[in-house]
Amino acid sequence: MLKCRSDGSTLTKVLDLGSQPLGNGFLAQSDFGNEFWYSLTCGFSESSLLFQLVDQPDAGLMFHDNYKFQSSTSQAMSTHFERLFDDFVSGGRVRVDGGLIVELGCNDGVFLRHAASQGIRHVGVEPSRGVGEVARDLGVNVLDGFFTPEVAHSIQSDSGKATLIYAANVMCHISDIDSILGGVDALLADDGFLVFEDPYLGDVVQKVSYDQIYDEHVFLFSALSVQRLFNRIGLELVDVEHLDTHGGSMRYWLARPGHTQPLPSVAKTLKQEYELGLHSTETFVNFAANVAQSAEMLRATLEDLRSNGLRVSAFGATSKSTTVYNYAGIGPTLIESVFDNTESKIGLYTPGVHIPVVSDIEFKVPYPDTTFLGAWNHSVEIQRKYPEYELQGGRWLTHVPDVHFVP
Ligand code: DWN
Repeated sequence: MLKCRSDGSTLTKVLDLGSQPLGNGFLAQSDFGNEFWYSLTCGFSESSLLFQLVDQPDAGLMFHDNYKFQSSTSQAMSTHFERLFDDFVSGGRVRVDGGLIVELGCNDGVFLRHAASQGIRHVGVEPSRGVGEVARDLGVNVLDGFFTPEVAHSIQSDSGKATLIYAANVMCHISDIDSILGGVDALLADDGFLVFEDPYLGDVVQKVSYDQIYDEHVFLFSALSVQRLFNRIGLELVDVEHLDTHGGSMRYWLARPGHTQPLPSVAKTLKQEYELGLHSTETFVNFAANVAQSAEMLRATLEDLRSNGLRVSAFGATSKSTTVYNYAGIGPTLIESVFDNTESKIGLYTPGVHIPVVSDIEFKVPYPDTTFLGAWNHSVEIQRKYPEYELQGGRWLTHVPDVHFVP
């Protein structure tokens, strides 16, 4: 019997995305024979309400010193975190004076660099040393490693309790979520907030954005599941904010009972989630059928373009597109190259299907006829950068929420 990795309740298998390599496992040609593969299947528990991976590769395989993703590669995301930091500081909800901000998975310091530059007490916990070094160079106080109850206790004894524990696109990566519960409970001040944001299960289901499912995303949360999960350590869900980032995310605010009244956004979102069926296995069985259809449609569209002699590339060597390419069987015969601005990915090949990753500087005349938006979540930013592409007859293609050319 499959079990929920959080509360041990029965897990029903609802989606099978086949054999997959690591989402961020961009590799050199010489490593083609050494790739790690695992079975990407998802389950749902009607008890914990958690949508989750059945098996997840070892954390050390995914988050290591050479982890390739840097948050600051998107200008829009940098601006997002700068604004959020200003809101935290000036909004009055979070106590900053005499407080402590702790960020789980601070990546390259895209958020905490603002604390560093304003002299606000903070700690960033980051297991991937390469990106952690980038943050350190920006003045961020980085603790190397994973956030565990032991790390929480040591932060508390060195710096006191946290008035804000923040995590962006991190919580959904953590398989041993119970260790986070223990750590948060140990570290959060009585008047503190745990705030985190992650890709939102409601968007994934509604937009059939199944590419949010890969090795690193062990959970896709809803307000329903977050409320149930953190109730286990007595935290209350007091606010939720739906965000456009990463193709649809949710920010969750949690606090100790009696600290603050839950805002109407919580009841409203919970009601919407029941209406959408995020509490029911049947919803995810239907979702799986939509996923199969979406992948089939994308491959058929690319085959059609290629059989008409058109050149197709992709933009954005994302972890997300690893799922799409490997599930739908899309390799270099359908997509000749992927453009990207991340230095450490350029010159490598995409995981599993081995499409070459080339510098975004090379995205120029003669342009590919069609460009698949591997980073569809950044489509506004990318399309804005290349207004001449469409003027030259190029077309952007996406698979979200259905396969279509983007106007
Ligand atoms: O949760 C996660 C999210 C936040 O980031 C991680 N598990 C891993 C990663 O997922 P992803 O790779 O799917 O993220 P992005 O943000 O969709 O990746 C965008 C890619 O596109 C990056 O490789 C950078 C590239 N890019 C580019 O070349 N030019 C992005 C923009 C905006 C651009 O203008």
